[in-house]
Amino acid sequence: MGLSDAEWNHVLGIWAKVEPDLSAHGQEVIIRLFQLHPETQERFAKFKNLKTIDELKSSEEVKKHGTTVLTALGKILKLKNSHEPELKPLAESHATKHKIPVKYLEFICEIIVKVIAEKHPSDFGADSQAAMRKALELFRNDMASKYKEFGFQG
Ligand code: 6CQ
Repeated sequence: MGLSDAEWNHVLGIWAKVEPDLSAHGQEVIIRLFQLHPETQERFAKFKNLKTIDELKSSEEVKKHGTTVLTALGKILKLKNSHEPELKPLAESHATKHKIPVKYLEFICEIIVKVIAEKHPSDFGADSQAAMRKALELFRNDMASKYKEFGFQG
């Protein structure tokens, strides 16, 4: 089930506020993901050795990955209900190479909403938050069904 035009306007409106500083948003998302769900950090060979918050905060590699994850998500959001061509290779790598459970996608999506809400309190009201949650749910559901096509139960 897709989103309405009004819902996509909310999603892309707030994304336009996130975009000028993807690396700071992404860094915060990654650090929070690792703090709240330490098992996720184990999936990143590059980050396993970063033990403290200070090490995570000062890592250029974490910032770079923050930009990577949010750039990819932004591309998918901008395609609205027709994200399949962009989503498919991402689902393939996360299913077959990185083997990332759908549960972890839920964790990161929830954190993305929280980080945006904290950084943009006056631009991310209830309707925008609801629209963003719906867009991320669509993303996750479609990732989950592609995972199955790639033989990963997630
Ligand atoms: C991802 C996730 C985060 C940061 C960066 C990427 C938080 O160093 C490497 O080679 C990393 C290989 C890799 C791993 C271990 C990777 C590549 N991801 C993970 C793990 Fe993904 N990722 C997620 C997204 C959901 C919103 C998006 C858009 C995305 C993009 N990824 C994880 C992970 C583990 C807990 C989660 C929840 C997750 C989610 N990820 C990688 C990308 C992109 C664009 C890439 C590089 C290309 C590719 O497909 O391998």
